[in-house]
Amino acid sequence: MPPDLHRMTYENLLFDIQNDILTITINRPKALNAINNPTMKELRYFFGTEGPTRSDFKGVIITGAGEKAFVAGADIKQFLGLGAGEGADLSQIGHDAYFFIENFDRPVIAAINGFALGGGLELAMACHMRIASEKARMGQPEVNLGLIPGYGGSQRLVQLVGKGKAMELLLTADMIKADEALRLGLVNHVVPVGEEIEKAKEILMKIATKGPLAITKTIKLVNAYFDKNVDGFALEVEEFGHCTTTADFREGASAFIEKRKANFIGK
Ligand code: DAK
Repeated sequence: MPPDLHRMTYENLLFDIQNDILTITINRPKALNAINNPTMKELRYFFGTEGPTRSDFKGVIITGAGEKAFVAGADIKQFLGLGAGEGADLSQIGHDAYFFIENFDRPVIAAINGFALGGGLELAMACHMRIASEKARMGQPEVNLGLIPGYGGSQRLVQLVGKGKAMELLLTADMIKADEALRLGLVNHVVPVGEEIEKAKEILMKIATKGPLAITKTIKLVNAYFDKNVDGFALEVEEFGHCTTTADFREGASAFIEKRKANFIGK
């Protein structure tokens, strides 16, 4: 284990592993789990440094503590009085953290248990999928504060719901309900209150039965579609070629022919 793994003491994130699924809870319920700078640094450290080295989980759920909020935004109180350079620096930390989530090698699902606003919706959008409870409320209210999204929201919202609707949500700061978010494709499923983690686990446990290398490559390829510097088609050819040389592919194909369950080893 690299020595620096023990440097981060997590003050604002709770971790729980069950059935190979890691649940990370943003734990600032008194502030509706608003993300302050220490919380953002913890997310960045986990997804950028610690998480990639750990093999004790096959998928991740991110949720919020308490019954009211997933994450009600960046912590507004801490941002008053920032100088121009400081604002950009803090924005970059958030961009890095969310980039690491979006490009994590295993699936990450947001279980949206309440308000997901501003930096909170941006966090959910950086995840690979989103499950919302019926009482979830989502929006990008930055313009109410004379701000714009600081953690990738202006880009990922367009990717998920298209230009016209993204423009409307960003410009009006409207908060939408879960059923509207489902209709727009902003969330994958809406479930009764309290069932969002179970639904996320059900999806992750299904994915955990598949070939892990193929899962990692699929995440990379879907993300490549949105990367202007990458030819996603060429990358698919390359990654497909690699897949056919793996033990996992030999195992998956053999298991099909022999009519048995595949036992993948991730190699
Ligand atoms: N930050 C800090 N505290 C927050 C908060 C937030 N985003 N959201 C809620 N809280 C706190 C409230 O201040 C209150 O604390 P106390 O007054 O009890 O000390 C507590 O959480 C409970 O909230 P409410 O009393 O307001 O609860 P309600 O049920 O009445 O209302 C609400 C729930 C979610 C509708 C309301 O709390 C609300 O409108 N919250 C703010 C939503 C929002 O505007 N979020 C921020 C969007 S902008 C950056 C700088 C800024 C940003 C990003 C980057 N850089 C410099 C890099 C900003 C991004 C955003 O997220």
